[in-house]
Amino acid sequence: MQVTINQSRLELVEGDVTAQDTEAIVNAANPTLLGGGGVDGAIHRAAGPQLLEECRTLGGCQTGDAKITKGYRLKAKHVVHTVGPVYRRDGERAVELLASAYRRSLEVTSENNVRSVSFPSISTGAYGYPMEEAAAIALQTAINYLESHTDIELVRFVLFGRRTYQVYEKALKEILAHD
Ligand code: AR6
Repeated sequence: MQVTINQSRLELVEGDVTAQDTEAIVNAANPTLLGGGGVDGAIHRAAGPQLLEECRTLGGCQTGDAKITKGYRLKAKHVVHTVGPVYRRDGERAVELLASAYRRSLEVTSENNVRSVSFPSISTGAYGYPMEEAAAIALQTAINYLESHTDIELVRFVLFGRRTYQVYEKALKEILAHD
């Protein structure tokens, strides 16, 4: 599914974020930025050991913030590392922290003159954020950003598996219906 926001494209695809040919991909990292499981592990494996070397120089990343590195062996030239909330730990702050992770990732993307970026579904694996709620926040934050910034031409959500794709598709249709 795809929609146009201003002059930009917002896309939902089912697939693997590490394989995307957008200029940047986003990593669902942890505050150390030193790797982990899930998408983080897959990105480090695909990018090769130089990614970890560069991550070691960054001094970590706070929840809700984002930092950029090169993409090394990935097709993407850049990786934007963000840290989403841990659902049970962060309680009522989780909504704002998840929105912030997406917003800061888009800001860092813009600041580096990157025109296309792929996101995984942040916080919905190890960090336990319920998928339906996370999808609505992710999509609304991306739409708000594209409505007020014109420099990013493509934001792609790369959803791992059919169920995740369907949850995001339903959430996007609901947001569009209420506009
Ligand atoms: N491409 C796209 N999505 C994927 C991929 C992939 N290759 N692999 C998994 N997913 P998670 P989090 C989906 O746990 O919840 C790490 O250890 C997966 O199905 O990767 O933000 C970090 O170091 C799920 O829907 O990220 C942190 O410690 C979504 O990506 C912690 O996990 C996110 O799952 C971060 O947890």
